[in-house]
Amino acid sequence: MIENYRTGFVNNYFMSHPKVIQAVRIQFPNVDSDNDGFSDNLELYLGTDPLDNCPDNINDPAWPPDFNNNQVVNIIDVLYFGDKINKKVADDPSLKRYDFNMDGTINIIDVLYMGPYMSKRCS
Ligand SMILES: [Ca+2]
Ligand SMILES: [Ca+2]
Ligand SMILES: [Ca+2]
Ligand SMILES: [Ca+2]
Repeated sequence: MIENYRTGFVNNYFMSHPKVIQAVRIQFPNVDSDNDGFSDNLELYLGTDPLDNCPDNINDPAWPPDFNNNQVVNIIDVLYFGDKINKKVADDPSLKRYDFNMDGTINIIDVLYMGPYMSKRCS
């Protein structure tokens, strides 16, 4: 009984504490909680939901390569890079969303991250 209580306490309270989640992320930078192919760390940087692998609607950024949140990655999403190439996150923080390699600049390297997901659909 006490054991159950303690386990529940640890799981529900302790593990849900933002500071603990942050510590776990720093400890395990490559953990991908929602299995969408992008680590929690990277999703926090991009601004997508690290605990959701697929957008529920067009206003729910959850899957990094799906920029228009329509649950499919295709040329339409790649076109989002069009006017952002060679721009810097330092000049416009909203560009973080496109900086897959987290180097502060949007360029072809970031576009290449889209490759494995082209024509893929999430659910
Ligand atoms: Ca993820
Ligand atoms: Ca996600
Ligand atoms: Ca899309
Ligand atoms: Ca980049």
